Amino acid sequence: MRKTLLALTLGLVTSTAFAAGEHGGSHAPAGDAEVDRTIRLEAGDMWFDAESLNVEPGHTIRFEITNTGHLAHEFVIGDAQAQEAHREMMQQMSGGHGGHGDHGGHDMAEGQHGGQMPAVNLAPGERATLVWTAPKNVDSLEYACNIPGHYESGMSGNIDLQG
Ligand SMILES: [Cu+2]
Repeated sequence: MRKTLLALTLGLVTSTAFAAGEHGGSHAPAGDAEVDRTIRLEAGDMWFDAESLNVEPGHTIRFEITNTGHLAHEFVIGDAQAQEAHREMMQQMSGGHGGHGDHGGHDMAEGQHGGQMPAVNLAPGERATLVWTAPKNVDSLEYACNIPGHYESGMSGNIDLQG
């Protein structure tokens, strides 16, 4: 519940900023109106349905994601590079001796997503909502589950932002 509320609040702030920048105030009044589109997604073991998405640049999307699998999953939006970095972080957190190099990596211990990537975690059977405004300056992004082994097993999809 809290998460949903927070996501909605963030979405509101973002789309307000967009509208102000574009003199585009002809949208419907407040409430749910700042969401242009709702996309329902299913996360399973190990897949997403849909397998890819087309999204209008600048549109605010409400993702409603249901985990119908028996494992915990996550839904993270970012470019391919960010997803890969996130994946490496998750692997280090999952134990093992992956973390060679100079950094201890303790700053990642909380399981945060680097602050910039919209993300929700889903326990088995859980449903979560994520409100996100599509950027206008990129052609494509990925959504993925970066829990170790999941992405590799097929838990990712392409977001096409060509309009
Ligand atoms: Cu997963």
